[in-house]
Amino acid sequence: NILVIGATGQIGSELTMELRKRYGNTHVVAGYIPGAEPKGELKESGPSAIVDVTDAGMIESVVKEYNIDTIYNLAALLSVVAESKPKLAWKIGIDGLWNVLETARIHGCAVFTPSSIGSFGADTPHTKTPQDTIQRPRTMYGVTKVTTELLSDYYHNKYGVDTRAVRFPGIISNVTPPGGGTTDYAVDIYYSAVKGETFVCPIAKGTLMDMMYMPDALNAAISLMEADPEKLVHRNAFNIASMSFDPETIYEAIRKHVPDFKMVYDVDPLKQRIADSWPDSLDDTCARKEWGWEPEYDLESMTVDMLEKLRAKLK
Ligand code: VAH
Repeated sequence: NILVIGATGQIGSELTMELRKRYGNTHVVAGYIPGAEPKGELKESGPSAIVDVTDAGMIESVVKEYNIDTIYNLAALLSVVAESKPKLAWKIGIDGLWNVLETARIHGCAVFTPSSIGSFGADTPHTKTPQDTIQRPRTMYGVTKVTTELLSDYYHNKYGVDTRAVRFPGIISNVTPPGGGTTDYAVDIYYSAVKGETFVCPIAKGTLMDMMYMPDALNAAISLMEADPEKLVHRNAFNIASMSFDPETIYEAIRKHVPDFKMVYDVDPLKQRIADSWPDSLDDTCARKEWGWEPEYDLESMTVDMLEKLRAKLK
């Protein structure tokens, strides 16, 4: 059975539903914390349990009660909010990860704990960022993500725990809003377009960042966890890429379908500083070679689907 920790977050909420679709509703437990309870179909379609990643005993009792053999650990504070709460970001991101890995070591679970393009820093090569390269991020989010990669590899190399991960780009989705990230603008812009509002963009013109549509992100995580371990040269964490764009490019892509859509810039200094330190585009050759990674969506097909889904949701 599978446990998703952080199952009501931006990725967790859709990952839980996708896993239930593929493995059966009763085989996927939605782990959540009080105050962020599962609702609607996420609540109705399968089991859920309170799992505070900072409480080792709680993780272990859920793993034993539901006979868990795979844990998707999505508990984290995102890049902008982590700068205002660095200690909490470390507590959830790393103390939490320690608890997950220890439980996995004792109970023989496989573990997926995502990293991010945020694990790279200003002195990392920005264009076609290599799989193996310097990672000296200066955000607390980045520090927790590099540590996540190193600790997850440590548990694999030392104890044989089956840990695997990808470095997620900015993820664009229409079910659960992101919570405090630098790439949130690429989600918010679609909501403004559908609501007929002028979008106030916090990221400067020309700022390239890797982005990915949620269906591709979910497929990456699940495909990696199903991959033949013999073929994995890397584990924590694989570069994956699908598209890279700046605000002007996504604005023009939306205007093709919403001709009177307007955007103005009001750059947020913190978000801009973080965005400038991240790569412009990743080289994902290793993921394609070692486990057949292949995105399906591009900016045009994502835009068509996002506008359609948000019009249905917001009408
Ligand atoms: C953020 N959406 O902006 C997250 C993610 C790579 C971006 O880490 O912090």
